[in-house]
Amino acid sequence: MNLKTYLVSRQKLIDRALDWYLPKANRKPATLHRAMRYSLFAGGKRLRPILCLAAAEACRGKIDNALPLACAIECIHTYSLVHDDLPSMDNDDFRRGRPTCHKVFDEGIAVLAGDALLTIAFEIVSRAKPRPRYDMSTLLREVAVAAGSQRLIAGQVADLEAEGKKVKRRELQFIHENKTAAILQSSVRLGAMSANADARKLAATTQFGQHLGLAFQVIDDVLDVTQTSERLGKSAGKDVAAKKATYPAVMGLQESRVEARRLTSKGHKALSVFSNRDAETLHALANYLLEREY
Ligand code: GRG
Repeated sequence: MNLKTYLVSRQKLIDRALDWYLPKANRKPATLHRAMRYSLFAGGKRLRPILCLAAAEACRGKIDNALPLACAIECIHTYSLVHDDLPSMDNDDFRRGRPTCHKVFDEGIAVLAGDALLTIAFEIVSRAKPRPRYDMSTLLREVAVAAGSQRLIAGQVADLEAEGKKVKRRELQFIHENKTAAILQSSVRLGAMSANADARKLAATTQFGQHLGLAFQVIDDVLDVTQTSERLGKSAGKDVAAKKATYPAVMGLQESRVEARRLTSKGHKALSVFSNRDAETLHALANYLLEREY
């Protein structure tokens, strides 16, 4: 398969669906809808929704059934970026290659745009077609738990509280498993659910998402110290400046790269319940994430 062509075609599909789900920019309150769209269509890589669709394909499901869930996850991811960039959190001026939401609109609107992106995610989930093994309440709970106080937000709290402190590897893993891996893991789980996956395939997808999610953050930490802001589309070197708990800080750059490879290979192994053909795209995406440069 040609992964580049695949990624571009999936990005287009997701962008079209997101455009359809979101209120138009001139819809009242227009400032809010413009801010939501500004951040959502700022050029994100769409990795989470692409993973969701690829997991659905691995479980032989239909893309159309997975699409609302994929879009809901992207809205949650974007909300978390908008809020993370706020002055009271990471205080960042640059995201997805352009000024952050609160820099273009104001802080109040950025908070509300994040709130609205989080909320609309649930509305979009409610448009998904429940499957025999996964009813609507299961789908809604999956998203709520992943974005909630014991996963995404727990990771963010631990991240904020770890700033400037010396953290042990266990705490670092807690931060990354929740701040980053929870949403990535849910992306593939929701894809599997949309395909009515059996318990064995859902468990395999869950394991894959866990390893891939952690690997993704280890690479993100490495890129923060090795890449330029231009290449990343966000401020590079911020983790060191803010004395963040990162893999390179705890185990060094070289060992972090080894760890990312180890986690990725665990991700590949988790997919052994699928035929190579069914899981071809998930395998390719895992390798792509490991090798990515931004
Ligand atoms: C505000 C509750 C709350 C949580 C914020 C997203 C986040 C948690 C923090 C942002 C900083 C960070 C290192 C997050 C980890 C996840 C991550 C690497 C996000 C960037 O993901 P990409 O590279 O971004 O997929 P694009 O812009 O391509 O979608």
